[in-house]
Amino acid sequence: MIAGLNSIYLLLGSNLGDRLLIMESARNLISKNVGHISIESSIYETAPWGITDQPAFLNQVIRAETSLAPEKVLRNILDIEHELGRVRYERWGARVIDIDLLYYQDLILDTAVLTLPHPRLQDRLFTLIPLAEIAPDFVHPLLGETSAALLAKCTDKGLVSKIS
Ligand code: PH2
Ligand code: MG
Ligand code: MG
Repeated sequence: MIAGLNSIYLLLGSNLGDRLLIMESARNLISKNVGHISIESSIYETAPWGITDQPAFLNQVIRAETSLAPEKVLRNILDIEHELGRVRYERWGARVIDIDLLYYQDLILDTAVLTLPHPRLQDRLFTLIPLAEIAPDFVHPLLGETSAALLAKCTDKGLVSKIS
């Protein structure tokens, strides 16, 4: 932590509409309302996980430096999803934008609204591949393994290809 700022890792996902433009808008709003973006992974096109009968996603992981508390980060990312037109239809279904908080520093938290680290990040290549690109040595505070190690042992077979 530098001067009251905490590092967070966010996963962006979009599989409806102009996906690239929406992700760019999301990054702009995150910079404005959550914190400065210090690192961005490449953007990947990824096969839908969970409900497979839906369009392919774009996914990206970014790191931002925030002065906000975890619950306020969550509130602001939900507001950004709403502002960009997200409507919640079904769990794991298609969406204009999804912003998930993966890590808040090495904080471990389990409340009614927020679980940290994100409870499924280690199960999904669409998260681990961009995460390991920008933070290969970051150690998962519960599993005690780096992103690179979690990626190496992940059994997910979903297709993930770098597009930019
Ligand atoms: N998000 C989900 C469900 N399935 N699949 C891919 N490829 N990428 C996602 O971001 C994603 C998903 C629920 O949030
Ligand atoms: Mg999600
Ligand atoms: Mg989400």
